[in-house]
Amino acid sequence: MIARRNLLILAAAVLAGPFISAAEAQEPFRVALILPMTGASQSTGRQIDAAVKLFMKEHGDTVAGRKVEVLLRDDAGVADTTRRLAQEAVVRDHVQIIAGFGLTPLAMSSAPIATQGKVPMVVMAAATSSIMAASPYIVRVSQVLPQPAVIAADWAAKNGLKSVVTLVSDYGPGYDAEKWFVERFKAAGGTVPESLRVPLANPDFAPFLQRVADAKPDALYVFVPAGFGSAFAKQFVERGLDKSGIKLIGTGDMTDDDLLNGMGDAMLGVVTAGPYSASHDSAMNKRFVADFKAGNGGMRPNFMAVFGYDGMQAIYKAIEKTGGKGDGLALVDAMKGLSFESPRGPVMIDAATRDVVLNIYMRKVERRDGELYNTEFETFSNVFDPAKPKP
Ligand code: VNL
Repeated sequence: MIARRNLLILAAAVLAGPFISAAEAQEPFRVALILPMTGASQSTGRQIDAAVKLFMKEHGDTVAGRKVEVLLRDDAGVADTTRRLAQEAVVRDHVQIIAGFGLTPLAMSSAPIATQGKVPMVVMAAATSSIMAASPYIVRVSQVLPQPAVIAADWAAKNGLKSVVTLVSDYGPGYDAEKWFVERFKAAGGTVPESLRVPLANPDFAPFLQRVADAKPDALYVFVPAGFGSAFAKQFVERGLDKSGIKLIGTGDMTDDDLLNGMGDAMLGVVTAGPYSASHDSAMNKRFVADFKAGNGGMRPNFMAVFGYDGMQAIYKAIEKTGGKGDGLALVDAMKGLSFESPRGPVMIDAATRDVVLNIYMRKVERRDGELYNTEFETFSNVFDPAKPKP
């Protein structure tokens, strides 16, 4: 039935010639959006999915005459599932692009599928530097942890912090966040009495926070992924660390805009380095935040939403540049060197590395209009991944 209908459409397209657009005769351009919609990282899935939907509502679902169809798949944050879903998307659904990838292990498991299937893989969340080496088909629009880590280290050194304990989730982006902070901070004369790594799954921060209390550093520097900040903040307060005089700093992943209000006033004054704040002052961001909230029951967009939105910007521009043809390598090439405005500020995809170049902001948690925000107070423009050779 369906095949017959397609044949009829095709016949009609041939007969009508230029009067029926190519979009009607062609298969849609399919993008598999593979995200953790359930499980511990479901906020990342929810945020990215909502932003992709907002982008398509604003920009329509036809690009270069071809209809774009997004197939949302839930991997529940399990790497084997991500790989299976990526494989099905490429082999069975014949998608032209795989996108999403909420955590580093999920991106790593799927990279070989992109390479074998010659399908671009647009990473919208995962942020370990080394991911890019896993496939020449990867294009990243999210962030890379060494970027905020070195900027946080410079800020700490310049602002009189002499000793800092680091506490990171025990996996790829945590190691990047730790290594690049520690090296940079030590080079500036700081000391790091302890570097603590907390399991990613069901983290119990209590014993680690006890060691922080005992070490009495000037500050505690933290990386936990999006969606985990609340669990950390709760135990930080329960252990009395908010009243210990130990300053809390970190990467922006900790004071995630989706969770920040629920983390409470203990977060006031927390300083982080990150790529996006919902209070970023630009016309584009004001509209983005208002439309995102309006379409999602008041949910505030966090950095993941912006990464998802930017992923769609890159995908639409690449489809446009390649005339809707959908050849894998041509799409990757079309994304190399792209630059565009984002709700976070200007973004570029470096042509040499296929990785994102972005602004990193120093921010401080403040209360404004009855809500907690990461208020930006200093901007570092065009930040490349310091973990890669300079292009
Ligand atoms: C990762 C890095 C994930 C930063 C995050 O949130 C994050 C990752 C889910 O690479 O796994 O904020």
